[in-house]
Amino acid sequence: MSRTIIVSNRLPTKVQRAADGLHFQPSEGGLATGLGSIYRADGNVWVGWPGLPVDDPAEQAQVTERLQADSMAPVFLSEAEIHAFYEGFSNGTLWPTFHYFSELATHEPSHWQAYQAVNEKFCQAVLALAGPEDTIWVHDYQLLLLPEMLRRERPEATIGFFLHIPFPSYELLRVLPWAAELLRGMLGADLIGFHTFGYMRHFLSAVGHLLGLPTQSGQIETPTRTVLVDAFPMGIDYARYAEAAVSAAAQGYERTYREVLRDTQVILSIDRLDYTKGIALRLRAFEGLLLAHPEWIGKVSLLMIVVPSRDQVAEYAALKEEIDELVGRINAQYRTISWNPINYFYRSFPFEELAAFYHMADVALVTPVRDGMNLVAKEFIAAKGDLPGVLILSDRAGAAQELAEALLINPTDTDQVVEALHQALTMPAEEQRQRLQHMQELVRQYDVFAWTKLFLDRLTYSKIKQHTLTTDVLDADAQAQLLGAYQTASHRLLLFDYDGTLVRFQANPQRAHPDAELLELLRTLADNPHNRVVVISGRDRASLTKWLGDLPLDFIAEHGVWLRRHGEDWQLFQELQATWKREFRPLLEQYVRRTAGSLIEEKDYSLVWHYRRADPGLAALRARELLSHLSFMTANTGLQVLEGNKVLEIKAAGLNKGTAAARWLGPEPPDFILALGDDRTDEDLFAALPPEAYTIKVGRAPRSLARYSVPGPADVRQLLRQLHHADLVARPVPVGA
Ligand code: GDG
Repeated sequence: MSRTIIVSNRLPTKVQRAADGLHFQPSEGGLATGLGSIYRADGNVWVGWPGLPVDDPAEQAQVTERLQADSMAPVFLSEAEIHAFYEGFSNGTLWPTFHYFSELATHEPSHWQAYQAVNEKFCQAVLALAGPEDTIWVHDYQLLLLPEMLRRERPEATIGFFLHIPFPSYELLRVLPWAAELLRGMLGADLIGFHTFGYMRHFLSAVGHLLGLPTQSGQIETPTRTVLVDAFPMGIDYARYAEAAVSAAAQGYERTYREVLRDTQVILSIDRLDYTKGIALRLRAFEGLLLAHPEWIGKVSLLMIVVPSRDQVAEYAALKEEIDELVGRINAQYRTISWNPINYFYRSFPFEELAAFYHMADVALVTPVRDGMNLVAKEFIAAKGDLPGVLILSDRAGAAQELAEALLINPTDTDQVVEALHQALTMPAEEQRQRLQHMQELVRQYDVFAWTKLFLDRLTYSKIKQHTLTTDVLDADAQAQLLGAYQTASHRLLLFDYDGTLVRFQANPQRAHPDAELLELLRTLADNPHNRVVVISGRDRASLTKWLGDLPLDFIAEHGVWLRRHGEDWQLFQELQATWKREFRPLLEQYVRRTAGSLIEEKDYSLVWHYRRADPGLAALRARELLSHLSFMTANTGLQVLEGNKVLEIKAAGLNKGTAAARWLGPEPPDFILALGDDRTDEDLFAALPPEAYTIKVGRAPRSLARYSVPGPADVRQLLRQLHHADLVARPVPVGA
């Protein structure tokens, strides 16, 4: 049975060393919760570092045994690896670069070497566990090279990758000497996920610029595979926070704190210590509030929790000092005997206590300068239940793309944050509740379980899509079968692309005229009363008429815009195609899930996203995002996006070879169809034909919807000769007999 193997730098269990030996504690991160139900089921397993150096083989065996019993497999890192791979390249190079703090990033070749070596170590650990049928889901910036390493060893594996932090613009990424290698590493996956469409767009643009690969419709064509790229905004375990906030334990904490704080309004701030989180900016804004609105002195407190993190690294130690100093100065200046402006904690709290903080806070102040998503914002929303409360949220957090009812601010604009604080503290309770309710609906619906399912379903889809694009070589057996079917059919349709199929490409397109042998072959095939031969090309009418117009052929010109049946005049074509809807529907469904009240309408030739019944603030934000997403996805696809009244509509802008060929399929459908083509536009033709048609892609190592492939025009010529020969040796039943 196929299993899911989750791989992340850290395991969902923390191993700690104490005087009496090793201790194992569950880690409470969102990822651990979201994937908890998966990795413990059906023999699945989570591979990762247990969080501390364990060099002694006996201890390693103890850790391995203990973790194995809970579906985990440890990867042990030495002190030197932790220094160079984790603190060095991951946190000293990638973290600052991806968060737009390039000036803090180190470019140390020995760290890069360690990063490669540790990714390789993870690769070996996964290979030791993974069977050929297993799904491997790799997480985050510490393991960017891993998908490609796995792919090298297991070309057929199903591999997903999700990045939890922002993906920076190409201009920032290119500063890294190893940017191209990192992108290639990620492209080993079949599906690459980001929190927002913005990150996804940056990634696609970097792949286009640095690797020169085509990146159309959120798909990347590598030499060997199609890689899907998409946005999957991560959710939280909503029920867990909602329930914990009203649990007996949390209520106990809340009562104790309320006794001390009395009727002071509470502004809550929770982060890991990090320069991306804007903690100092937040303190300055709080000070600004007391300055600009002194009426709040004595009436409002900032409850600030900073969870220790990476404090061995110089920048983090300096940041800690800056925060300590600011808190000291503000408290010294404003405090009274009975009131403390800032209650500052530099430690982490148990889960129930955290839930109590969320529940009792009047305002959550979340002001990162960059943040992949920010789960704290969502946890606050879940924990508030029916109580009023206001979320102030930085517009640079991924979560801002979803939480339109928050007070969205630019964290570096201190005056704006000060005014948002004042607005939050004076906002009528009813408005607070309404805004919260809208956001609660969204965060509840799109929780971490929905996120996990969506990602894994999409990964399965990416594999199915790849398989449908795998063609078989037209070998001797297949050729014999094709010729047999041809001989016994009496109503045959032969559809031939021209350039790259019937003739070789020429540097000057005007010189690609047919040679005498081709003209003769086409004539004999078309003279046969059982055959209908259609040349179906992107060429203009004039060239086709000039070169082939004297033959008894039918024509489709300009990719389906014009058609001419033998003996008739050229005419314009009018009919549309709808197969693209399969591709776009899942994207619209995502927006429906994330925008309560919106819906999809499916018409014959279009898909419509209606948002009239959705909350106007959220809908406006989403419509902008979806429009941009769709414009990007539809570029060069022949589709267009129309903005209507509270609707976005995607429809076919034009015609293609598939819609054109459909004219020859009815009302008397042929009993043998052969279609030959070499490029992207011929894929529309292959898609439009029934599955029993002999569809043949012309090209080496092709990815195509066609059933078979042949290497080049010379092989096509050979096939046409064989058809001709088959006609000579065995005539089918005469027409009308
Ligand atoms: C990365 C990305 C992205 C905090 N203090 C305590 C505590 N926490 C928990 C929170 C929350 C988590 O830590 C922090 O999550 P964030 O999302 O805010 O930030 P990062 O750690 O930087 O995470 C981020 C995330 O990955 C997921 O993709 O959102 O953008 O940087 O869950 O509740 N938990 C407990 N005590 C504390 O004192 N128990």
